[in-house]
Order: sequence, then structure tokens, then C-alpha cells
Amino acid sequence: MIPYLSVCRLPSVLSLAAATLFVVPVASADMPMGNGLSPNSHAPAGVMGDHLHRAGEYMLSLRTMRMEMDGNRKGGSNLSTGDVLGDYMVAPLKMTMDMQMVGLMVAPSNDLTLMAMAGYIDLEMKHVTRTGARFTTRASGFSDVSLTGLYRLWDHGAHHLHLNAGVSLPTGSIDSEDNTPLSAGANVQLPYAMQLGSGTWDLLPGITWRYTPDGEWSGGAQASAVIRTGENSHDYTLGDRFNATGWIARRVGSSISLSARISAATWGDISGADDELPAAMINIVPTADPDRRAGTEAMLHLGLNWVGQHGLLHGHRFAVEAGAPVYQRLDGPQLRNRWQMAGSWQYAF
Ligand SMILES: [Cu+2]
Repeated sequence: MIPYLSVCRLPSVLSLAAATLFVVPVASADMPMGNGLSPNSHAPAGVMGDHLHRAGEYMLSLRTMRMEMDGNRKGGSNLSTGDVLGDYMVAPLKMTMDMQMVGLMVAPSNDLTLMAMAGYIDLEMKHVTRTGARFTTRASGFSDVSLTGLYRLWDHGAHHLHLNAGVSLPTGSIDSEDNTPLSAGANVQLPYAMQLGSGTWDLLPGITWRYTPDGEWSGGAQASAVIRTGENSHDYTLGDRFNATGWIARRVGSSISLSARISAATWGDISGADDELPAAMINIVPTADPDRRAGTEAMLHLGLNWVGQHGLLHGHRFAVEAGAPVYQRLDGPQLRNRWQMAGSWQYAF
């Protein structure tokens, strides 16, 4: 029960903060609503491909993301480390993922915006063995690069709809290695979650709806997917992933808006198996099992957007968003997500 309570603490803090979103006083009427730079005309920091640009406009962005997983889960229930060690010689304990991304948006026309994103990933996973020995594996390097076209489908008053059509290039490594107590000091192939890319060309379809009724409120929703094609050079294919999210944001000053967002995702198991991972590994550590990778989760996120109105910071956008799961069903034992954060800087010219 106690681990479950600690999982729930963050969501309850988030929902309290979400409630305050609705009681924050509206800024005075002389605020330039609906004209000038609106902080909530861009989505919360955790959403990508939410907006188009005017013909000839460019946008540069930097984004940092951190995701922390702690403790194991199977189905809808948490497992203790002892439960995992009852079935496996090694139990994963904790994982952190840090990602720094650079993005460029270019609009050749008012109806089409092109977006390229590349990133650098740092992964760390802590483990404990049945004998009580603890060890950590690490991997870092460039991520997969994505190229996406955003195409305006429909614009009507406050409603805007666009298509997201992208492809993810297999630039991230699937050869990450580190040493473990079982490898006697040698570097060996790390399991799937410690690899930096998918190793396949992936399709990134999506559709985004934005609602901008006035300068004060805004909202949006996005459905997107990651569809793997073919098999990578290690004889496996990561599971497809489907995402849906919806947000509302409210301006609370000329430069600041607050947002609340809900997201849901479901992803499949791995088909095939990494030819560099010994087959017997699936009985040693659950992360090496391609059939224990799927999951479904729902998260609640709160964010803040800020845009500079004057001087040197005019037009510079900063955003932060933090989220925690409110529902997680994992084909486990799998490490469960505890919280994630995204921060971004954007500048259009
Ligand atoms: Cu942009």
C-alpha cells in the first residue's frame, strides 16, 4: 500500500494545482488580449508539432526532458523488489532518462510548416541482484532524428486543424553497451530500454486541433502514433506507440499562461529479439524480455508558458511542464513511470 500512496502523492499535488488554475484572478482589462504575443498560443512544453508558422517564418527551439522511473509494476499492481527477485536473478530498481533536443521549424507557405528535431539522450538504470549487489548501467548518445510536415487542413474561426506527417530516421544507436556483474568487467549489449534509437524507419502520423476562442483561453488536442517499419539490424522491431493528449491553457498576465493537460499512451511489445542479447537473459532480468515491454498509461501535466513582450526577450518563449501518471498498466515486471518534466525555449524570426 505504501508504495502506491507515494505514486499518488504527485498526482494529488497536480490536481490541487489544476484547481487553482480556475481561481487565479483574470488580469486587468487593459492587458493586450488577443493581440501581440500570446503565451498560450503555443502548446505546453511536453507537446510537439502543435502550431504552424506564417510563410517565410523560422523557429528555433531547445527542449530538455527528464523522465524518472522507480519501482516495478506488473499489470495494474506494484511489485516489490523481492517479488521480482523471486523470478529473476536481477531486478531493475530505477531508471532516469534525460534528453536535450534541438528543433528547427520552417514555413514554406502559410499552409505548410516543416519541422526537424534531433536530440542527445542520457540513460541510467540501477539494479540489484539476488545476492544484494547493486550496479548501474549507463548509455548516452544521439537520438533518432525526426522530420515532420505540418499541413493546415481546416481553419474556421477559433478552430484550427492540421495534419502531422513525419518520419523518424534510425540515427540513434542500438549498440549501447556497458559492463555488469554478470559480464565480469566486459562490455556487453544492454537491454532494449537502454538503447537510444529504434533502429528502424518509423512513421509519425498525427492530427492536431487547436482552439483559440479569445486571448484568455486556449486549448487543443493531438492524436499521434509511432509506426515502426521493417526490422532493425539486430533482428527486432520496437512496438508501435499511440498517443492522445488534450490541454487547456489560461492567460494570467500579459506574458504568462498556465496549462493543464491529460495524456494517454499505449505501446506494444517488441517483435523479434535482439541478436546481441543472449537468449537466456530473459530469465535473468525482465528488461531483456521482448514480450514484457508493452504498456498503457495516462498522465496529468501542469505547465507554465511565458513569452517576452519587450526589449531583448521580446518574442522569446519559455515553457515548463511537469506530469505524473494517474493510470499505468504494464506488461511487466517493468519499471513504472513516476514523473516527467519538460522545459523549452522557442524563438521565431
Ligand atoms: Cu514553431
